[in-house]
Amino acid sequence: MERTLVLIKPDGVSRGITGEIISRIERRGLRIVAMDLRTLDTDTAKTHYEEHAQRPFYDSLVEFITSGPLVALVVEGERAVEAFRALAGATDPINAGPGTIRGDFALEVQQNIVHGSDSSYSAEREIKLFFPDLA
Ligand code: RTP
Ligand code: MG
Repeated sequence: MERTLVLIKPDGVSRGITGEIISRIERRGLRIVAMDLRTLDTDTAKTHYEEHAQRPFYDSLVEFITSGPLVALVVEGERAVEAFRALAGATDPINAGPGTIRGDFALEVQQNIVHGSDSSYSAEREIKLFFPDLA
């Protein structure tokens, strides 16, 4: 079993598709082991996206991800990291296939509805950041 950190980003929450996304995760057979609606502070957002600190879109990404409430989830299952990223689709929604979350609900590369950890190593770091008390 593997765990991954999923975020329903502020655009997903404000558009009212939280239930739709959770439903897709559950229908796929992945299990939700923690879930929380919260607004990120700037420090947490910067730490979460620290791998992108040198990228030109970093400041704008931090501003976006802190712009309103998001839903953070820990999702568990067989190859959960890969399984969720397949559900999410490509980073740029234009390249995300129909049937994926981004392919069905997004058009812009920044406001792309969801985050999913990109490796089991990142998942461990991100889960500790969002849910330090989770066993
Ligand atoms: P995420 O980390 O959110 O799951 O997305 P990802 O792995 O598919 O993509 P990543 O390369 O890690 O990028 C993180 C987030 O930054 C925003 N982004 N903006 N050119 C741009 O303006 C740009 N590129 C990426 C997106 O919100 C992306 O999900
Ligand atoms: Mg990423």
